Amino acid sequence: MKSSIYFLLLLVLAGCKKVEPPEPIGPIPSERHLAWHDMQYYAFIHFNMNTFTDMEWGTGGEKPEQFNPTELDARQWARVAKDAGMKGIIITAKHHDGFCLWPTKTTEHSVKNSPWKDGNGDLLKDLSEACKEYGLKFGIYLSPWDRNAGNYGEPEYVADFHEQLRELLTNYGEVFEVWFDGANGGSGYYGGANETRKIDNKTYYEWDKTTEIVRELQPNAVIFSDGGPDIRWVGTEEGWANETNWSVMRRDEIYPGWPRYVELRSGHEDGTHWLPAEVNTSIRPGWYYHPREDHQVKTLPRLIKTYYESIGRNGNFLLNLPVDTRGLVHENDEKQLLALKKQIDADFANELGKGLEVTASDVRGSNKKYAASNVNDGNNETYWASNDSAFRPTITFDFKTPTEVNRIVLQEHIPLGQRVKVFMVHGEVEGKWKLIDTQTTIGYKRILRFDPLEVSKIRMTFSSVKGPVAISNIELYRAPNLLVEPEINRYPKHGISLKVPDKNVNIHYTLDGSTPTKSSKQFNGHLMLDKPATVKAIAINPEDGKQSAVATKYFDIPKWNWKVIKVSTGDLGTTRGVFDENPNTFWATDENVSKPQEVVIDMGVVHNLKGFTYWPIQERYPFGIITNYEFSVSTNGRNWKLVASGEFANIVNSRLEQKVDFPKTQARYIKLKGVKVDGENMRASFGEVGVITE
Ligand code: FUL
Repeated sequence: MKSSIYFLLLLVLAGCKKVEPPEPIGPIPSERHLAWHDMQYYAFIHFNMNTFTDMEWGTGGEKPEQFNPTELDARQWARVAKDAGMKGIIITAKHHDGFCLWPTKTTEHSVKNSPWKDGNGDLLKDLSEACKEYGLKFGIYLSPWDRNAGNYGEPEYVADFHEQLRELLTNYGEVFEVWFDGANGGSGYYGGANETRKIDNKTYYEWDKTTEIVRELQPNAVIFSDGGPDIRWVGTEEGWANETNWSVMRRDEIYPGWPRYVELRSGHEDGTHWLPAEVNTSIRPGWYYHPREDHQVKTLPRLIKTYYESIGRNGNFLLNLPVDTRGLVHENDEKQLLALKKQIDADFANELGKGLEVTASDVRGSNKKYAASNVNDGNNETYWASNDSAFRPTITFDFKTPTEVNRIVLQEHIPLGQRVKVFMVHGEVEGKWKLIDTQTTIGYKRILRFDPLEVSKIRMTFSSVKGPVAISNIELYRAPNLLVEPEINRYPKHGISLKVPDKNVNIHYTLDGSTPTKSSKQFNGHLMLDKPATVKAIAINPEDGKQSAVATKYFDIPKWNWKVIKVSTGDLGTTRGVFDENPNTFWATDENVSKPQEVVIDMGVVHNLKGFTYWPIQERYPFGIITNYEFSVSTNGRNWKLVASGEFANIVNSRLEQKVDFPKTQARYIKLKGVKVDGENMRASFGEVGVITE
């Protein structure tokens, strides 16, 4: 009895005595870093001269008169970003073509000489005010490369560049991030010189001085470039970081245009500086608005993947919105942003780990300050820490009753550096531990996704750490199954594929045009369709019976026995792309041809036709799109009959499938000719050609 009281007393004393926190390991984040990490998700806006010239990189030879938005409304941008759950906006104040969105004193190439607001506009002012109104932070992109400036390449240009930076950081309130692009293509207009100018990216812009200006005028702003000094590019524009992602790097090795940029995707375990990754990608193929990409706004599954592969992999997510020629975020983009917000909110709606009993194998100094319960107390300042001597410390959540889990959010207490190198997650299933995942780094935030598993306990084992662990937060969730309409495709031959991103939902379909319900046929992976039919499909979540929107696709006769038998020019052997059931592959005739180009297809047998279809090429930089066509048919391949000719209206800007009807006719051979194409010569391209039979 006496000894147990003594023991209790010891415990209480240990709980009260001051225990030193773990020593920081390696470089640690600054205050401005910490504020930036909390930003997580914010918007990039590419809107500038390129919006009006339909380009990605302007030459610098544009005229200010070309900048002419009709309905420009920066408050709409801010509202959309806010509704999307974003925390800030970074605007392309000046892109490589040199046009400035504010009335700078440094050049005439700016809004002040444009028709917008009769030259009295200042977009930086409008946007910074809109951001303030909507509680968003404001950031600027300023391209060092300037293809307009006549003095580019001289020291005078660098003085102008620094002055532009000063104007931007002085006149528009608080700036949270300054974005310096590493791109430099050399050639440009340069005040009319039209030549290539080489500069040394490492020295020309006087980076030390540039940094000093930012520090002087906006001490809380982080500076982005390939290698910082504060935050880094993630080494790809596709929207992902590596699973292993260190917030530290050997920064002094990096410079703008660094050839080993793939290392930016995972950082350096032995980094010398805190240099966390920002994942920048666009919601469309391009950074700037192009009407031809209106139908190519990223899908919800794609955006969700990007979310989990950026924020879920220790990066911040900078999602670009190409504001359109009206000066508005396009409605298609807004719709997808809101869909993403809704899904992410649903994924993290119900925190299962809150209030659960948590125990750790090792608590620093047995002290309450470092208790395991700090990871689920809802407070990011407190953290669980182990002793210096701890070996493979573990932390365990006890559900008491078996509970389904499929997401885990983990956060390290990064003011002490990034420490975890390897960790494992186990779930207790019917009394037995089952390995769920083995992973590497955590950092500010790591999100694990796995198949739903019913567990009574969840255990994390930190099997390799640079020192004692310091974990501030762990959250557990059962995200709902992702319910989006199935993607319907036909493979060459006649197999139909119905695809959904979440394998835990069921697919039901019909082939008779009726709307599918849960009593319609369930897709089991095999579906053959060898005659014309409309496939309609829905996804149903078996958990709650909820169903997706209906996906619909019409397929005419299968094309697996088709052959292209003649082309005007080009390689006959590679023509499959013309009818391979996939508009994303294409075939094109020779370049530099001056006569209208055509393809002749043999369908194998005679069909009763009443129309044809043409998918234009879906490449990011399309070419050879047929704008005016002639369509002819033949039963014997010798005598041809022209059955349709005309224009595919607006096909260049809206690259969707074109359907053309004609009077019923019999045909075994079909011929599509590009009478006019979009391009400098007659080269024609074909995403997919099809027929409509009776
Ligand atoms: C790149 C630029 O060249 C692109 O035009 C775009 O601004 C992107 C964000 O960065 O390096």
